[in-house]
Amino acid sequence: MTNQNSASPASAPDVVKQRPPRILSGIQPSGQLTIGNYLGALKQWAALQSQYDSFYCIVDMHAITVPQDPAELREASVRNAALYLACGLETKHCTIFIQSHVSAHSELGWILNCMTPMGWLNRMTQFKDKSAKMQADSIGSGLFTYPTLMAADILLYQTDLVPVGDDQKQHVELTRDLAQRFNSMYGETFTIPNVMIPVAGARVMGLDTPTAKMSKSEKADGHAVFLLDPLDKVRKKIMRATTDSDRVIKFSTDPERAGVNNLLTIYQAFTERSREDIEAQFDSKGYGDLKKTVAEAVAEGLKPIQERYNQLMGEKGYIYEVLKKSADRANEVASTTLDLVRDRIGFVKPLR
Ligand code: ATP
Ligand code: LTN
Repeated sequence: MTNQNSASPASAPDVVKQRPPRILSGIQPSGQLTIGNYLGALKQWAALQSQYDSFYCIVDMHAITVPQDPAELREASVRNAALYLACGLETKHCTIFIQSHVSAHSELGWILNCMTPMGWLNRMTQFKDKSAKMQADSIGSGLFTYPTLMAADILLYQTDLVPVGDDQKQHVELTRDLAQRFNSMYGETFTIPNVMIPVAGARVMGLDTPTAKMSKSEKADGHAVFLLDPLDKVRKKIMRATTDSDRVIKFSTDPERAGVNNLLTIYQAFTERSREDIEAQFDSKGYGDLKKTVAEAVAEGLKPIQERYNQLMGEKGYIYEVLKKSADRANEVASTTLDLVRDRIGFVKPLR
């Protein structure tokens, strides 16, 4: 994993200097989680949890920046909580909570909206990509201000480190800029967070279109491997992945060879082996062998996650209990920061 801003140390205001370093990250409950979400986010969350006080969020308020079916949103939120646990997050290290359970996110989101220059938001590539696929009159303003809510998520917890996939780097940079802007306008308030991107799996590409990011809201059948796909289906999807006619099995940045590169990258991330080792393994092998081997590695990686998930979904009461306890803790931490922010910007303290 790389800490891409490691040159700039996190600056913490006095109120938070005496505590273990914190992580915050989140995933939208906007469909089935993919191996992209796992390799870009969840796998590194699990690897980091014992060294940090970790906050992992189910960002339902971000999910509604595009239309969602209410029943599906509710179901996906609980399912994702179970999947976070099934992927190895432990409650002794992690606060796993639903974003809308902590109202401080909306409040700080609004305050940050008011001080975010439109030009900063205009530069965000995720907005450009997502809005380009929508009808102009169905693009809500929440999609445009999405990054300020994400900044609120991060800054409320005085977060030191934000582990995400490559596509979220720009949003974390905007969060840093906003925190610096607020601190210089009103005095030290927010910790400046650093982004962390995994070395392998930072950008898993679609199996059908290896030049586009694998995304959980892309509907084409052969596009994504979902964490809860039956293992036979996982194997079939990988066997059908787009490749090329070159027959060379090497990591490559050539867009013509993106399919093979993607399969190798997925294999590298699941097996945690070096690129040299992997290239040597496939020396003089064919694409059929490559696909079969990758399919087995992915199926083997997903099997224990699915087993644990099925067990957890049989104990839904336990999941709701985790979410409740976590929301209490998240509310406590977030409201401390929010009180400080309200005071800094001149809101009158309400009588308690
Ligand atoms: P959607 O398609 O619904 O917008 P998404 O699949 O892009 O969603 P997010 O909820 O936006 O998923 O992302 C959650 C986390 O997973 C983020 O840290 C993001 O960087 C990471 N992530 C998403 N897709 C990939 C991918 N293809 N490769 C690596 N990381 C990914
Ligand atoms: N925008 C992120 C999800 C997200 C997030 C966060 C990630 C919302 N809030 C805070 C890290 C920290 C995405 O993956 N689309």
